Amino acid sequence: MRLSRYFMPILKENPKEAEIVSHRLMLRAGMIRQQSQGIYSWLPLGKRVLDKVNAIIREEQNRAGAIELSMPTLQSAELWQESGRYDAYGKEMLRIKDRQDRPMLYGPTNEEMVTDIFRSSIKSYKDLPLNLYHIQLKFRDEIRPRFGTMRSREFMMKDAYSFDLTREGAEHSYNKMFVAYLRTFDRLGLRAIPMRADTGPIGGKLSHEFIILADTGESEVFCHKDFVDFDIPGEHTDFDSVEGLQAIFDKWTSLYAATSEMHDEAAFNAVPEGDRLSARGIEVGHIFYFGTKYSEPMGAKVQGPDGKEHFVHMGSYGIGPTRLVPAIIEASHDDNGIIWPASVAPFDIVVINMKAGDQACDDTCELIYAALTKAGKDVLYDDTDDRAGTKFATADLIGVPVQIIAGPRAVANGEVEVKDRKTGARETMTIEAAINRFVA
Ligand code: P5A
Repeated sequence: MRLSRYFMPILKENPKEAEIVSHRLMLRAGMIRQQSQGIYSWLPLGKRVLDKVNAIIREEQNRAGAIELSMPTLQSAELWQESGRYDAYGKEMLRIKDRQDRPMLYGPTNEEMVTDIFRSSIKSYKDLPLNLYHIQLKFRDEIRPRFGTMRSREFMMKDAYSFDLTREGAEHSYNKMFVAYLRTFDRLGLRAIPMRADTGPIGGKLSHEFIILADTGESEVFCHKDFVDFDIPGEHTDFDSVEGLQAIFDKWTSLYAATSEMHDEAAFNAVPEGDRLSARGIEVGHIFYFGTKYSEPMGAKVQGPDGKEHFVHMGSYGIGPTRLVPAIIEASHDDNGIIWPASVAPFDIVVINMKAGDQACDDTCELIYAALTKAGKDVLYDDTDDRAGTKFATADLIGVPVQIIAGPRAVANGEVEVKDRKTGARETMTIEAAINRFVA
């Protein structure tokens, strides 16, 4: 991508409305734009990051056996009347009427709709277990939308829903998502700790929030400090092994970890003082097991091996991609801007032409840009005629992991500079060596 032809509206000044660093940096880097309170557009740079986050989420959902579909954002109120949540959900639900005066709503979550899909086609235990997910916009009319896309009214959610014949089966489905979440957040460069959590309007008794420790987090959390160094299950984890997944779940729930709603002061005080971590955190995921809470009132049942009808046991599993992006920034930035983990960086490499219009600089940059693009890298080429200082500031701000800098003096020697955004380390090398370093 040539910057001269891209749309990346950088702000020079710090936006006044932004209270936390991620919101400030997302606005300054031209990643998002507020359209109305708690409702955002994702501009091209932000969209690239969001897409990469979603690609990782999707890979790990698929690995764990979940199947992707797509459900609408607008739902009929009737479904929610069936489950009894239409009235219970309260003012967070945006209620709408269509032209026939039929009550509709902008979905805050999809338990009812997916239960309806399930009951319309699955009749036998032989078709279980089943886990269906989508990555879709949601709307919750939050009282206090704030911190940009961290807590917005319209936001994106990956929501998965599992169906099993028995409670034991449902627990295995829960463990699959538990492990998939550990892997997902790790691949996003984050350490998320599963904590016992309140189930709120989704319901059920068993639930874990996945929390990233951050001073700017909205939740108050308490946990054992060893969680910070626990090993993440590898990519060859066998998701069909009931015992294997149970062992991972048991390990990750063996030490104290709870959000403030579930906090048990006495149990926490039993943790040796030096091991206690009481901190603030960002909830990036939340998983639930709620048994037959929706299947019973909505009549979602299957015939079991005993020939009888059984209401299915369900769970639901949410991740907030539009919250994850600012959460990653909270965890990874410095005074100059964002430092993206390579897995979600909007571009892999930025090529900085320090003197656009200078034949040798232009030729060198074009050569590098073409070679790296051909090798499958996402390359941003800063071919604008901005001052070199402005270009460096922009490159640091948008946090691309590698900068290749071509200035007239180095280029005259057939060389460029390669800068690592995270460490700030710079290395001068030949143009060929710079290309070869990134062409696997
Ligand atoms: C689980 C999937 C649910 O809604 N139903 C379907 C269950 N869970 S949840 O905890 O309420 O939300 C899941 C995740 O969505 C993100 N999230 C938000 N992100 C940005 N702004 C918001 N206002 C917002 N509300 C929820 C969080 O990451 C949460 O863990």
